[in-house]
Amino acid sequence: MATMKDLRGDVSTWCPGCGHFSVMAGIQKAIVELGYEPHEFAIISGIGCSGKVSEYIRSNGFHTIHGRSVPVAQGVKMGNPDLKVIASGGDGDGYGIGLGHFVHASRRNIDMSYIVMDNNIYGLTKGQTSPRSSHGFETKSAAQSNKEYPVDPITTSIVNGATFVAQGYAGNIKELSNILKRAIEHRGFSHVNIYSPCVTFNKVNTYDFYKENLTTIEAPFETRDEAIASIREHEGLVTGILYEESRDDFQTKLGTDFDMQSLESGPMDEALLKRVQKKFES
Ligand SMILES: Cc1ncc(C[n+]2csc(CCOP(=O)(O)OP(=O)(O)O)c2C)c(N)n1
Ligand code: SF4
Repeated sequence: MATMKDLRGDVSTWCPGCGHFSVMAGIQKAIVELGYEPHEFAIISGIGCSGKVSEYIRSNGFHTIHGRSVPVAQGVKMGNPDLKVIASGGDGDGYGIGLGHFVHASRRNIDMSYIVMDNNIYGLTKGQTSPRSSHGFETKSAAQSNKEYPVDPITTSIVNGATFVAQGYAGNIKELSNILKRAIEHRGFSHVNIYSPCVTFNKVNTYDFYKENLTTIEAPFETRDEAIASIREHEGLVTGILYEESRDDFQTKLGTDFDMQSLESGPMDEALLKRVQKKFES
């Protein structure tokens, strides 16, 4: 059985104290505790400090382009349904340029996990305003303060049909790895947004800020509406599993778990196409 050491990849260039270290440790701990070997899962990442996670965890992986971790991960899952597939990246990566893919994966309910390291800023490019920066936030790219309002990631995935939605905090690895274990084992699209402080460029959303302001949700809400109401009531500052539902995932709906396997012997022929079409219509 794999150990934390077996999952260690390249040496990191992250700043000391960066929240991304804890997110990575949370993912590794979840994988070890679930008993997976490095070859049994794949990590697909985008571009950003967060995007380096696919190099820092030893497994199948792909360091793709900005905002494209989710579509590439969906392709990996369709090509090899036996793999546990995790897409991971930053808030700029996933909720800026990648936002459309995130919404479509949520409504598609494809069987994969999407883990976002949310530091409310662009870290790699040295501290510009991100789609998650709060209204009034001051950065070098918005010196007179941010005039826009932030994207709300967890209500977005809930409202668009994701079947597992949670939020974690890099300062609480125990809670985080428990959430991640549940997310990885969930059949369908699981989305975990994680508050992961950028200690170098974000002097507002700090560990102290989260320690003072986060509320723990002990059990998932019964309905999407209840989950959204609670998230709004706490202005998004919640951790825990917010919503979970069992619904056929994309592959099951399409009936392709078996059929995709047969692609190994070549591209879809007409007979296979017809079989897939028939299952989809039934
Ligand atoms: C298409 C494209 N646009 C912009 C960039 C520049 N860029 C690289 S990383 C990044 C933002 C990273 O921020 P985030 O995803 O929040 O990750 P972090 O570095 O904060 O972990 C940007 C804008 C790029 N590489 N490609
Ligand atoms: S710049 Fe920020 S996000 Fe990037 S490694 Fe440093 S602390 Fe982490």
